[in-house]
Amino acid sequence: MLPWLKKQVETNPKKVGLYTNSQSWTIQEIANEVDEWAKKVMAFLPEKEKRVAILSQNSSELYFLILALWALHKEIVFLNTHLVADELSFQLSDSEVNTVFVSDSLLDKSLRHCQVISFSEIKNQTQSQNIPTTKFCLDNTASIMYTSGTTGKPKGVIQTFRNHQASSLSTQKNMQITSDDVWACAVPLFHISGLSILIRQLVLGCSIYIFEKFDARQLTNQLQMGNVTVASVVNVMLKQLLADYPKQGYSDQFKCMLVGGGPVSKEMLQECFTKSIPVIQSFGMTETCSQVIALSYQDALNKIGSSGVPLEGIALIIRQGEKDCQPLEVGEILLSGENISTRYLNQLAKSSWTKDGYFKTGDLGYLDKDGYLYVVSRLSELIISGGENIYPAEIEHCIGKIPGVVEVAVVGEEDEYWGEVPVAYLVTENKIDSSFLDKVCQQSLAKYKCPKKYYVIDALPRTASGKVAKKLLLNK
Ligand code: S0N
Ligand code: AMP
Ligand code: MG
Repeated sequence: MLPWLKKQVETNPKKVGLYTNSQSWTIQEIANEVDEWAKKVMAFLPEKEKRVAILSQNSSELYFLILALWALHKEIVFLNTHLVADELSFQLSDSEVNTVFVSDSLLDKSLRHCQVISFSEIKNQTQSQNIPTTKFCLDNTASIMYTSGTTGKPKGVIQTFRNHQASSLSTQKNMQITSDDVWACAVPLFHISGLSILIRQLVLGCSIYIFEKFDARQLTNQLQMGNVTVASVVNVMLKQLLADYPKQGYSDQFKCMLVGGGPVSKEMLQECFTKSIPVIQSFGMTETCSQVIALSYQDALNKIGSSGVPLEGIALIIRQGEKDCQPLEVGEILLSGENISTRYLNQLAKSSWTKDGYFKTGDLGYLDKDGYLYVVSRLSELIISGGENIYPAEIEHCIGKIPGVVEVAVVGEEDEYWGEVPVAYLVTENKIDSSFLDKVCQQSLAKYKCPKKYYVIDALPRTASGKVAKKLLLNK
């Protein structure tokens, strides 16, 4: 059994650890379920198969499967449920995975060249084998999550048990999490925003409330009834929660809302204040195994716009080339600490880490005189739509292959709902319908990556050195 779960069983077996809308499980019941799932899963997996993948929306079954696979010492590749067949194939082949566990409702996703095992098949398995007792090691890989790369091909971020544990412990310090807390997980477990909640439940002994998908009404109800005390949300979810905010407010049990995954507008933070919603704005990445910089509620008004200060155990510097920046000077945000992943899968070059051991976030920012971080912009062309990351290169490759397209550039346009959305500027030899372009994109890209608009122009603006001047496109 995973040592984190074992410790919870020893200290608090009768405490409810997991809630869904229809059921709850005590820690002892969780341990029993995990044990049963592990014994059944073994029937499908040779012991030497070290790495497997999961494709599933949030559910208690997904929760048990994750813990069962970890009990069996398997590394888990978490697949984003929005991805289409080509995108999934790339990640499965890059991570050399042979077996994918798929929730029943996603079985129509065509997964090629791998063994697909549905959640029902696991549950219906009658064979049950003894779990091998191998020593658990904190430096083993727990999870691999793909994050878009600047070149267009996503990279697998390797997250170890140590990274996850360090992340939980630093969260406990900045949010004073106790075993009485119930953390709402309406963000996907296939993102670190969601998986980090599962890990906090195990490491810190709080409870997790898993929502199958985000629904503002449902979450608001639970916040009103006091059934959840903490919630993780991205910008667009917070917007919906604010629109649904009940006159009588949330329950007194409610402690705070952790907002991450991208910038939050000052107006929205101000509205949270007016409505007395304690928000913690944070900066975090897949590579940092969730939040590493956070702004406490107490500081939120006088430091509005800042992402806050480093959590315990995290070192933050701002660097420009070889030189560390002075306060108020903008440079790249560099981070180090046990929370942070040290390598990408199959990437030998460590170009994202400095020689002195810092992770290069690819984000630009500055520190004020009190050491508070302000994120200014990104070095790369990353677009964030509703908490999902999109790299223009991936879309440009797809559109560039269409006959008649001479050149294409994708940029992020501000969007009132999603924050940003991708839009494409094209130069074409002949007239191409935007519905056709959309159809081609949807065949090989997740829906959230497909451009929301296609602009046909005479020529792409270029800099003196011949590079496409994307900034000029945004002002068009
Ligand atoms: C916002 C969400 C919930 C929207 O999904 P929803 O409403 O469920 O949509 P669907 O019903 O699936 O689809 C409806 C239509 O909308 C399109 N669509 C869905 N999502 C997007 C999107 N993001 N952008 C654009 N379009 C989208 C669908 O394609 C569909 O289209 P039609 O109708 O045309 O078919 C959902 O997007 C969501 O869950 N977003 C959040 C994802 C997330 O968690 N991101 C964070 C990633 N970053 C990290 O994990 C690091 C930071 C971190 O750890 C953190 C982040 C947040 C909070 C806390 C932390 C922490 O530090 O702990
Ligand atoms: P992900 O790859 O999904 O983990 O997203 C990480 C990226 O989200 C970072 O590199 C930033 O560009 C962005 N991000 C996260 N938190 C913030 C924040 N508080 N302010 C601005 N950008 C953020
Ligand atoms: Mg990323």
